[in-house]
Amino acid sequence: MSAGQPDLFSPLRVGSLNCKNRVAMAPLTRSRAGPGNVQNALNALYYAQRASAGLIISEATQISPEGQGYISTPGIHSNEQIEGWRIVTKAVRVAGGCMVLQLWHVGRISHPSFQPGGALPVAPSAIKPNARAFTTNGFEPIPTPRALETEEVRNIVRQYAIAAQNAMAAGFDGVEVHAANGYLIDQFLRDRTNQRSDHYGGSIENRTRFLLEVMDAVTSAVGPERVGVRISPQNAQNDIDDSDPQTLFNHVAKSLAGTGIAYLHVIEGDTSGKTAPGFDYMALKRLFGGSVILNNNFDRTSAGAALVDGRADMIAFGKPFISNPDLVIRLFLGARLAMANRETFYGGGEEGYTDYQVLHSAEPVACYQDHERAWG
Ligand code: 8OZ
Repeated sequence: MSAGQPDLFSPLRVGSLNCKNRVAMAPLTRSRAGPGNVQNALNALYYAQRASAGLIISEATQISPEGQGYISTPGIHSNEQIEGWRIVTKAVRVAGGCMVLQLWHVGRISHPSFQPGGALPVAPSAIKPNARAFTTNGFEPIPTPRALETEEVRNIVRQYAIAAQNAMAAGFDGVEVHAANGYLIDQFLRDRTNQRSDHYGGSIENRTRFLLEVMDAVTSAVGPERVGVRISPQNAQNDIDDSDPQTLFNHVAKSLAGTGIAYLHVIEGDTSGKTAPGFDYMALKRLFGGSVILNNNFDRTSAGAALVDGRADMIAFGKPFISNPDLVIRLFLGARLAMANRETFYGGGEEGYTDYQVLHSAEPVACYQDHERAWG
């Protein structure tokens, strides 16, 4: 590698975020919030253990009671939730980390048992997802959602802005708008889930309107330099689909150019492991023109190559961060990575959450020399 090219371990400033390296911790749902969906000292320890990441993106966090679709996911709409997150951000800051909160509304991927008054989940259109919700009674079918009235859509836009302000009050360095993985914003973007006849449906411009209104409201509330957004053009998770994702997301990237936001975070391909047909991700980076974080199944070699190729400015790692709290130094040393236990991904306590070990053998020393040869 020639001098001057970025590698995973060089610093990066994205908007107002000072990242000490280009290894981001991807948002990871762990379902370990306490009563009232409030984070606590255990969550603080988990995130602080991972503070060597250049950027920590929090687990998806509901902006309102209606935005919840899973057990024990944290919120950012009550005072108690702000106070709970404050413990987390203080711990991460003490440990030297930089952290944004991911703002989430699940839309139709919910169940009446999570909704205030047992109401139906809301969505752009009344189209039932082919998906199940994990409730306190186990997996249950998701019912047909209720289509939002136009005035209600405006109110949800306001809820995003308030949630972003709450995140700043909780001590975060910024926020990431979750527009990926088949949740509410993605449901508005795609023509299979959005069949509205008002100005939020129909053309690509109309289907993108909700996302852009959310971005406008959030950037006005906290400053564009503190805001990122996550998209997943080819991910079929949560029964989402579109007739022309390339044209749709090219339009999204172009519309976000010039907004001054900190970064665009893109999940490449499909997270289920299925191979997705060709998609020009470089086109998104070109059209957006700002910093891009890429995610999905990268390792040290492919991550370094994506930076050198100019496809990405930063790489987000998900599962490796669950089982390797010291992932950054392991990548640097070329050390072995511990495998994550799927049984403890969601729910529970310390097990599979804060009890993964940091590296403590001399084994990586040889790898460090390899690293020097390969990367130095
Ligand atoms: C896994 C389980 C529950 C939610 C996402 C927020 O996919 C999620 C999620 C992932 O973005």
